[in-house]
Amino acid sequence: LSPYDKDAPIHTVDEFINGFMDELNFGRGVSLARSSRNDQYIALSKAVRQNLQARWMKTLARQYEEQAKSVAYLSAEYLLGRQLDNALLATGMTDVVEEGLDALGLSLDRLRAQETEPGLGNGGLGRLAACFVDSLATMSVPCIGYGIRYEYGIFRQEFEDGWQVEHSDRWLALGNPWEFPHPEHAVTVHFGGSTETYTDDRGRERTRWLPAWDVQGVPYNYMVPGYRNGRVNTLRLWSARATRAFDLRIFNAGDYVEAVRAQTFAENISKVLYPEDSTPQGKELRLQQQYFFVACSLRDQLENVLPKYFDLANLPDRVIFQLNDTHPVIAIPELMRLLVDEKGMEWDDAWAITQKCFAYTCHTLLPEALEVWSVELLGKLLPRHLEIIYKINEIFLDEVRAAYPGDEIKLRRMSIITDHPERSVRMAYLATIAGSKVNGVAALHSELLRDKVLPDFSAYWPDKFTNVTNGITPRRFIRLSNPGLSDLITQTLGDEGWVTDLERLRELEPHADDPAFREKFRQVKAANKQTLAQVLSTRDNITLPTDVMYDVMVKRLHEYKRQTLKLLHIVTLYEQILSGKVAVEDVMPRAFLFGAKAAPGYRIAKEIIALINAVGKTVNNDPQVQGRLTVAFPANYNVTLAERLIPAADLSEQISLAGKEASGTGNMKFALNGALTIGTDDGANVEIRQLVGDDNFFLFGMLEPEVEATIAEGYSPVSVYENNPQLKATIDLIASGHFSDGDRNRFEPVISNLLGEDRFLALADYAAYLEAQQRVEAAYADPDDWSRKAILNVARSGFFSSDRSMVDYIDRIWHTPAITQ
Ligand code: 26Q
Repeated sequence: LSPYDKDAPIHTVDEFINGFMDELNFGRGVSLARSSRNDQYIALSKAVRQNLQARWMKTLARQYEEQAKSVAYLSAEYLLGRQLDNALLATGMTDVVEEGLDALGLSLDRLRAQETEPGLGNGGLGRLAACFVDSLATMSVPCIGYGIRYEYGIFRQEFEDGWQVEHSDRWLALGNPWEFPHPEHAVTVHFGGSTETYTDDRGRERTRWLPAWDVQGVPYNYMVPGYRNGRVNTLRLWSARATRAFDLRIFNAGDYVEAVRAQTFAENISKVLYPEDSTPQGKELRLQQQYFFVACSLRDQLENVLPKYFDLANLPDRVIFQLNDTHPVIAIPELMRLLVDEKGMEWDDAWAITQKCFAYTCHTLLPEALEVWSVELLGKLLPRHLEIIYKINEIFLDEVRAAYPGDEIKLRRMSIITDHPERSVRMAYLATIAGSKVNGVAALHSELLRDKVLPDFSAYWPDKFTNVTNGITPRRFIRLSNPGLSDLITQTLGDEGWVTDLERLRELEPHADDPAFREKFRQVKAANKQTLAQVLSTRDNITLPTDVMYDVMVKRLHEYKRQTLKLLHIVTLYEQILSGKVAVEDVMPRAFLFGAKAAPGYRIAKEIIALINAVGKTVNNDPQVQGRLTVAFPANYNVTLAERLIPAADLSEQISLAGKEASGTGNMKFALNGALTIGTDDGANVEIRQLVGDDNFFLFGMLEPEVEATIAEGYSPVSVYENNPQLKATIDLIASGHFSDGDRNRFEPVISNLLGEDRFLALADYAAYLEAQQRVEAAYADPDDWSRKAILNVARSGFFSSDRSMVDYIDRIWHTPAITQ
């Protein structure tokens, strides 16, 4: 950096006021008196980001000098959450800013609320990517996150008569102070057309792609600040726009309207995030999105990040592309195409490089969630990539044939290409064959991945398979979101080091037995409930009691996650009051909180949402309940709301059918914030329970092998219903129309889904779940002991820091060094 490049300019309150007023007057062109709240929010954000920008430039300069190996994280989703608070925390500017705004008669809290969070992800996978880039920056590991700058993120959810209605998420409408567009660095991405062979000047037979159309990718850079370590990494999101060639060709034909349509067509590519998170639909636009961001990102690495004249044989020493699920897997044939077709490399050399440059993370166990692309679509959109995939497959199958002579069945099982239900490419297989490592996201998941999802591959390459248990960033999910608990921890441990060294929470363990500490801990929880109740009252017009247990289930709506099981519990408690089986005075007061979005085309999931809302309406307004049970379902659950809900929770619901939830990360956030978990033996629940201890976790339900056995025996949900009188009474109450103004048909789809198929065995686990809930009630009746358990959950959750996940990725997969600041 030259001496003319600015250092972090804002340290004092006066400097902040100066910076802020400059941004307001000269950046927004308004006086303080005439400025809107949005003007103020943007001016504030731009003042805060000045301090980050100085560090960002330094980081980039350092990186260029060091030329160290870096991580290129390829993810179609980044569920970032609000940026302002995170930037304030990372820079340590909160106090100065608060004081400065105060002097100007402005409130930081009100300006914070002005930010629309970037919801560029569906759920766990997108949030994980955001946690990982946060941790890498904090740990000073060189990383660039690549993704898509969707113009519309995950839809905004509203309820109309209890029914989910989707609205477009216009997150960019009021301007975005956190991005830096660089149209001058746009890259061109090609699609369609055909391929041809030719003989090059050395007489070699080669192939080239003759694409039919193209679009440009414009990079938008975002800063990823490390926590008070002076490092700022980069998140580079690509936005699609029409190339001039694209416009002109049509324009020259004299059709202006058609030319504009073409522009719209190109820009559609980054227009909207697909809101499905488990059943990929095989839509052409989705494949265009995937190839678009991956092609831009590889080009960016090869042409902008690496120095000129770099010897690509050394690529694996400089970059590792981590594939966040199969969404970016088309990067594999793309790198092969670049190396072989464009750089003239021999196939085998290119393959050796490619294999070292990629690693693949799988996030699912559901067979229907494994991505496949039809050969027809791939051939139409990316004909050269399809050829390359065929060749990869051919060479691989030759190897398999040699290893298992005569085993045609195995050959067919391991082929990247399947013929059923139509001829298509199995992206997970391509990723497994090409990648240096394949990892699952929790210990149980990695085991099932090896044994159930990819058994042939794990037998063939045992060392390729590994586990990295997910994690969450403690910066956002406790330090920012739970200031009360954070202060208590800091006071107790004596310093703030735990924020970047979460295992230090162990030092809280002895305090779990200290009545005074427990009391302070309870006060924090009570205050968090007050805050949440306040937020929900203004945000959703929901009235919540604040002196009851908060029982929280927040996650995408999915049958396998079993929101219906939670609902059956609530309806059971209610039915017991109605029928007089339990005196209302004996009912433990609780508030049940839900947050969930359903994929817009997922019919039964939307029915379940409507049923939860209907039950809530009835239960909340039934005088017989005497306010002891409250059901709250605030609409539009997102990162911002999670930051409020989780710190207020007493009980965390993690009740997926064993063997279905790859990991879960919400479960970790709750434990870290002092909620106890009621959960199945699934995903990361297994590790949470091992760490916090059986006494501090409410385990219930079948284990994965029992699930398999039950299904193999021929599971009959109706007979479970017939044989359990309480379950029957509960389901009958729903079927009677009690929650639907007497309309017996209203929830028939949910009822017949449960009684007819019950794919995820909710009824089979019902009795065990009720029994576990009784254990919960007994434990909660002893506040002192409950606090002890909750404190131990906090103290033993350090393992779930995403900083630890990064150490595991570095040790087991990436082998990237940390850079000292
Ligand atoms: C794919 C193709 C076409 C359209 C959509 C998709 C798509 C999009 C998002 C498929 C899947 C997703 C998201 C999956 C996801 O969030 N999985 C979750 O990942 C978490 C992080 O590892 C785990 O904790 C969860 O268990 C897992 O469900």
